[in-house]
Amino acid sequence: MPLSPESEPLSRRAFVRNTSMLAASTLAGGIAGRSTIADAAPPKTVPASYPHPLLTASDDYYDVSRGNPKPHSLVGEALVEARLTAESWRLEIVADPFTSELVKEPASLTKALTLDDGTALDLPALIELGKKHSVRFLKAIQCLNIAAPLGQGLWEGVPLREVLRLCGTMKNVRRIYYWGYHNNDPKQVFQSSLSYTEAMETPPGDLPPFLAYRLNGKPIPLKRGGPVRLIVPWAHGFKSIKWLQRIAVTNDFKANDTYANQNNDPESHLKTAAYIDDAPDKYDVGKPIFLSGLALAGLSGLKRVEHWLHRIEPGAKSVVQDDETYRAASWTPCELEALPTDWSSVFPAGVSSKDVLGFDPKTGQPMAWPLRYSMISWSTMLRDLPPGKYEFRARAVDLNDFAQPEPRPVQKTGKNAVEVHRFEVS
Ligand SMILES: Nc1nc2c(c(=O)[nH]1)N[C@H]1C(S)=C(S)[C@@H](COP(=O)(O)O)O[C@H]1N2
Ligand SMILES: [Mo]
Repeated sequence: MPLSPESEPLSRRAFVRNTSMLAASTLAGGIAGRSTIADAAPPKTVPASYPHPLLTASDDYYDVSRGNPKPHSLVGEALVEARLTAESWRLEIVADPFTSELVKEPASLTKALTLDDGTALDLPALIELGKKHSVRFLKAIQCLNIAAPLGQGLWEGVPLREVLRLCGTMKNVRRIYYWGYHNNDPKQVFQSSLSYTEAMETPPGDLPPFLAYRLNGKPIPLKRGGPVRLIVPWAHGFKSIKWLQRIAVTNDFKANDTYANQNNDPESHLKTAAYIDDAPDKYDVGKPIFLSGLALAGLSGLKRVEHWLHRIEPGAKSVVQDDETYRAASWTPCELEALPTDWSSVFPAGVSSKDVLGFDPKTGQPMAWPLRYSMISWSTMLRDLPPGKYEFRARAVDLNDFAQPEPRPVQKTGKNAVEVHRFEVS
């Protein structure tokens, strides 16, 4: 059963492709020359606007959805029957009867919310709960198995714990399992899970998992998992289940994630990483070369992005990561996208940055930059390169001074590599 669209060959950096060429061509002219290949200090010329807006338009995400038909292709009566319209959406919350030799007692809750007895949660009730308990925040969606971020949005909703509190007293609950709509076909199930602690408790300054019903100030489009999508701030995409319809509290202590069954680490966190935008592979000698990309601030934060420009001498053997040449490389800091001066022009009308998690509620300024689990652009300008062939590598350095992909090079905890762009100057 082909449940892994991301295992198919993918156009490289699908999400970032479209706009980078434009930025490169607008910026390449009109910049005064300097005389070194790669200065130790970051170049001072910052583009007027980066190729990636902080908020990705909801149709511009790279889509990763299972299902045949894909739930977001349903229309009319089929959509109502699937309970995927604002009016028909319902969420069931039940206790999983599971027991085993190790798990003697099943989970219980005093007030299940079910379709059968008409108590399932509807969208107006969820939005009402949001009037008291809403959270908003800026999150990059990144697939554990795809080598480019999919998009970034301002998500808004209600913490999972507030929704679970509607269910009375819980006993013997160790994990929360949850499912999206899957054409009522067990083979198409896409599911994920959190520990009870992750659902109920949030370290200071950290972000709770939540049931999102708005994206960039509007109802979540069907394509992005609306009407309601579970968003897990720290996790790769597979925890952020689209078309959320069912939650079961369980005493099973094992993760049931669909992704775990495909040899992925179900507890991985977003990684600090840098990505290079597509760029031309040929440049005219004498013209400055603008290169840019995205930097994601993962669990360990982002200190800087740095690049290494390597000139390929004729006949030299090619560089392999961690070989002698690589280890002797000298890395130069890139320019990071500056903190916006006016958040009201970034966020949708009606959303104040003071109400966004990670921002200071008094000043409306982010408490760190970039915000953890979000991404920003980086760039650099190379000047006066003599004719020849070059390799340009970029990597992220986290707040522990670990350079990508240290200390977790295991790919099944999140695809991660130091990307390279090859080009020729003539
Ligand atoms: N119901 C459901 N939710 C899902 C998926 C899915 O196939 N079905 N794919 C997941 C995976 S693996 C990823 S990477 C993200 C992708 O989110 P996007 O399509 O909004 O970019 O959605 C996640 N949520
Ligand atoms: Mo994914």
